[in-house]
Amino acid sequence: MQKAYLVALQQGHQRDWEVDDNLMELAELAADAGLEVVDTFKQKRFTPDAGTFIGKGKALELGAVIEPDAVVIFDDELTPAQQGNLSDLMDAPVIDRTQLILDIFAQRAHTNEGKIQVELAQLNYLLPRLTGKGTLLSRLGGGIGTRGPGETKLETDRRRIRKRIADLNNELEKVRRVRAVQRAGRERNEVPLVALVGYTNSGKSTLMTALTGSETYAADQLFATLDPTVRRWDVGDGRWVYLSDTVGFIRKLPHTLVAAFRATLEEVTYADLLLHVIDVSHPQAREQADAVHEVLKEIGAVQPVICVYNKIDLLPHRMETKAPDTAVSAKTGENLAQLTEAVYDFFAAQNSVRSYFFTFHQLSEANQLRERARIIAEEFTAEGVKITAEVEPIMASIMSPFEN
Ligand SMILES: Nc1nc2c(ncn2[C@@H]2O[C@H](COP(=O)(O)OP(=O)(O)O)[C@@H](O)[C@H]2O)c(=O)[nH]1
Ligand SMILES: [Mg+2]
Repeated sequence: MQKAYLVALQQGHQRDWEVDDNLMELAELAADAGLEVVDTFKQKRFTPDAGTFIGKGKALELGAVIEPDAVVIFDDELTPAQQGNLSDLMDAPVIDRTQLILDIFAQRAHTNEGKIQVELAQLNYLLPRLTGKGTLLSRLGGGIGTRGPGETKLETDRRRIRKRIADLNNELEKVRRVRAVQRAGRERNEVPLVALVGYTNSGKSTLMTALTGSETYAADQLFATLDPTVRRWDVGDGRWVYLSDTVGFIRKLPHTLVAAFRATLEEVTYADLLLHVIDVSHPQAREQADAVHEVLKEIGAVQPVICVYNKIDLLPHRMETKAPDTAVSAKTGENLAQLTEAVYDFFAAQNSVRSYFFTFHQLSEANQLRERARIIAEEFTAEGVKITAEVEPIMASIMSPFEN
């Protein structure tokens, strides 16, 4: 695992807890990116140093203590010059919060629009950083600083990036138009899709592992090529759904990444049900939950939501909830069965009992129904077979021509 050091500057107007909270979030993001945080540093300064962000002396001091091959992550956005200078002083690759988050988004973006928005944000971040000097990390996983290219090559690179940005913007327009059409006529998912939403560190990934019993995901590698973010979840009685882990909300989200974040999150609009995971042990749990609701509304996520109050093992008291909302501990497993049942009930409640008639020429359709629905009654007549069955919404729509 690549090692990482975190660095924060406490400026004149910032409180201790504010800086600590942000650093804690940065550590969570680093872990999400598959990095191992070795240590954390803070410096108090009234304003950032124009050339090196933290003081030059402090940078040299840190450079002397960090392990080789480690990456240094700053909690604030650095100017290209600061990034280059720091990397030289510390003799290590230096990235900032924005770059770390971009890498996480790049991994989590699945829809066309999400991918385009993330690449746009990456290119816009990269463009002013294309200088002959200093460190340029195209990919965190690479983890190495390289000497920059020559000036002529840089001009070509810049032109190429600007062209790519223009192309992506055009593509974005097209994708949006297609999506608007798709959404209008959205069909139901064959297998129901349930999406976990919530803040980074609320416990989404832990919950996913606990619910789906998957062992591969525990050792998740953000840069793995396989998609570790969708798993099959058996909710009982032979019924199963897909559970997907979505990109987490971030308190200190750099404003340049807002569009990319929303586009990446937008895939929740394809889900049939949302599980909103809330860390009840967090002092700002309520504000966080409100912020999630707000953004979901803004991106047009109109699906039903079940609130999952997580980390109840950390509460000194019991927590009462109104069904289908559930209070759980992803860590101890408490009440996970109750949550699973709530999801089972949610989908079961959408089933309906219907009667169908199939002629003897339509027996393969009758068999399809027998395979994918709970049969209540069958009656043969001279013309064919009459079947009464409890069907899921998707089957109800497939079988509607045979209803009688
Ligand atoms: N005490 C406690 N810790 C939890 C619980 N669920 C998750 N965590 C911890 O919270 C941290 C963040 O969890 P994670 O699943 O990565 O959150 P995500 O960012 O939403 O995916 C990890 O250190 C987990 O071990 C829980 O129910 N109780
Ligand atoms: Mg996670």
